[in-house]
Amino acid sequence: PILILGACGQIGTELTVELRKKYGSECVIASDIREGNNDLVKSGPFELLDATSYGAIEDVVMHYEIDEVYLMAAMLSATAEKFPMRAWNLNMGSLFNILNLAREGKLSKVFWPSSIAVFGPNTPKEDTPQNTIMEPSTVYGISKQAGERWCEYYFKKFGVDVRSVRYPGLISWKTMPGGGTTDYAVEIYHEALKNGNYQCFLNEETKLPMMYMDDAIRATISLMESPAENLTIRSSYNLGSMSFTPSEVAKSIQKHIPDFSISYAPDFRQQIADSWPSSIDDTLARKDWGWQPNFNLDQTTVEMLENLKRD
Ligand code: VAH
Repeated sequence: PILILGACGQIGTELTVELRKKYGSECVIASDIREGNNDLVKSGPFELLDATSYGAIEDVVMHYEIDEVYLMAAMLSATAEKFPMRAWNLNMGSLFNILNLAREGKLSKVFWPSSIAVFGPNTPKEDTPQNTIMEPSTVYGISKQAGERWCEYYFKKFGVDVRSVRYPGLISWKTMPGGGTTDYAVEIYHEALKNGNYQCFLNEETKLPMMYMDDAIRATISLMESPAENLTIRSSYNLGSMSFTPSEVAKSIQKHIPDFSISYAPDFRQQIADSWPSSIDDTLARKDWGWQPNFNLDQTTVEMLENLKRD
């Protein structure tokens, strides 16, 4: 059976739905600190669970005989700047809980998400390589860089089968994201349909690596199902699909909503975005486990507008 921590979050929600479709609802236990999403609670086993509590996680792991954990609970970049110590404790405490359970032989496989936030202001911005300068300047990025080091350490030292990808900004319609710097790329679609305009908290030429959620979920499951011997990276794989600026998203939306207008009012999140790459070299993910994105910006826009209209 599989346990998902942070199952009610932006990635966790869609990961739970997909894994339940694939393996059957009873085999996928969703958990979160609160019952954020009652569809998940109704469609299969759900546990209220604090990802920073080792004992609580161990109880659930033993009770359901869990063998795989997806740790999707975390505090994202913007919120983490406001509460650095809470972010560090949640992001690292939860990771140590899962790595130690695996080290004790209670789990056979672990997924842990990293992020393009591991890169910093002096990292090469275009086609950012898998191995390069990494001096993250955000609390969140520092926690992801430290997390990657610990994942590789537990793999090499204790043989823990932990796998990870550096997600770009993710665009989804099923749940609102919480506290991210790339969240503008989700909010803009909601606002376009609701008000016909959007005030963007990043400036118009901020180019960031982005991905549609269906691609991110497929990448996650594909990595987890790959034979261990194919994997040459045990910190975290670069993962790319597209890069765009807020003005490019606006143009893509205007193909469907011609009167849509965007304005720009950069806030503290501009500095966070400026420290991140513009595009990612994910050659290794393509080579080691056949990664291939499916959605470009215009296809993402169609998906977002179609599904949000219906919602
Ligand atoms: C954030 N969505 O904005 C997350 C992600 C690369 C961005 O880490 O913090």
